[in-house]
Amino acid sequence: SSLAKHFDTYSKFQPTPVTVKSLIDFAVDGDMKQSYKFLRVELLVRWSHMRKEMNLIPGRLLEMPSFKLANSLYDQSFTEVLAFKDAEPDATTLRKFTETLVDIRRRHANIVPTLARAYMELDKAGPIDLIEKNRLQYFYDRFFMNRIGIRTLIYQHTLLFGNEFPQHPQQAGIIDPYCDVAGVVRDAYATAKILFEKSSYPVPPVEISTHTVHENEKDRVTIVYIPAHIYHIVFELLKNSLRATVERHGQDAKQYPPVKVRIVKGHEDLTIQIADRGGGVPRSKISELFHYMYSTAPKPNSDFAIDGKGTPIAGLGYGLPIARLYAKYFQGNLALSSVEGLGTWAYISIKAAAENASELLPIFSKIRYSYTTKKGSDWTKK
Ligand code: W6P
Repeated sequence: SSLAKHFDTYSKFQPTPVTVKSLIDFAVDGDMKQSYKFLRVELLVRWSHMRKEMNLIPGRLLEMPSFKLANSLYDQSFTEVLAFKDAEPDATTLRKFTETLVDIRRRHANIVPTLARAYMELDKAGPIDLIEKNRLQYFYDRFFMNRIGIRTLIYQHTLLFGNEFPQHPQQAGIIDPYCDVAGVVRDAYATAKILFEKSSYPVPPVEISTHTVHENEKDRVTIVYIPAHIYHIVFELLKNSLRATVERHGQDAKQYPPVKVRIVKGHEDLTIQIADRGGGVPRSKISELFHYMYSTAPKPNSDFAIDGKGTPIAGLGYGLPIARLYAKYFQGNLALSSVEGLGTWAYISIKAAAENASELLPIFSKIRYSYTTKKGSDWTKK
């Protein structure tokens, strides 16, 4: 396309990772002009890295109708931001830029299901071999991680400088300097509960406890973080735990063992442990839970059966891999360990200190491109 030379140019720059700390600091004393100057380049850089990487994945995917649709949206957004290249940051430009970002945010709201559909189209078109599957897994992880970063930057700019949002009094844009983790877990449970009840599905109870190594915050464990990200991760894991519990004990059980959530703040990590008695998952199946292809395949049971209307409680099936990306995005992690026959323990690790919560971003690299998901120099350093 006519944008190819711009992809070449901008992909030569490295993405600039931000930290939760730098986002908070900027929310306090940064100005719109600075943010504009940063974003009009940074967005192009980050998009370009992914466009270059598309040359390295199985080409057939690029030809799928849904993938083409997604790419046409990216081209449009790239072009719109590129138009600000030489624009003086006067009041009109700044206002227009913010409006453009709001449009872009909305335009890309459904990219995840669109790319899930692209994968299904590819699957229907013919057999995908193991190496291709691994490449696609690697690419989707990096693409969606890149997207999380871009949307975080766009949300932050539009929240701080736009006017369409009701501002949350306590938050600095999308960041809550006193994020009450237990409160977020309760919110996620409440939403999961409504979702299950809508499908006349029983809802096991949840037990939440908090612990901290810090003497002065015993009754309320808080963290400087993006509550929406914690919510997203916890919601996904809770749904899985609740569903497993119901399936294990039967829909007509008189009572269910609670899903236990422990929130523990240490010096370095804040860990959210979610333990269910849902019968566990065999070890060989654990990594499959994070495979985009595995999730895309039609499932014999559970997910789509719950409300009979095809509104899946477990979403399109990209919930777990994307939840893990949210966890890893600021140098955290999501790990599952399971005892088959008993239950599953999920661990969400989050950096407790905002200056250590630094974006993990994919960098385009031909040499490093492989079908492993090992960390290498194709990820940004802190
Ligand atoms: C299960 C399967 C699973 C996935 C993710 C989180 C919790 C659970 N429990 O049985």
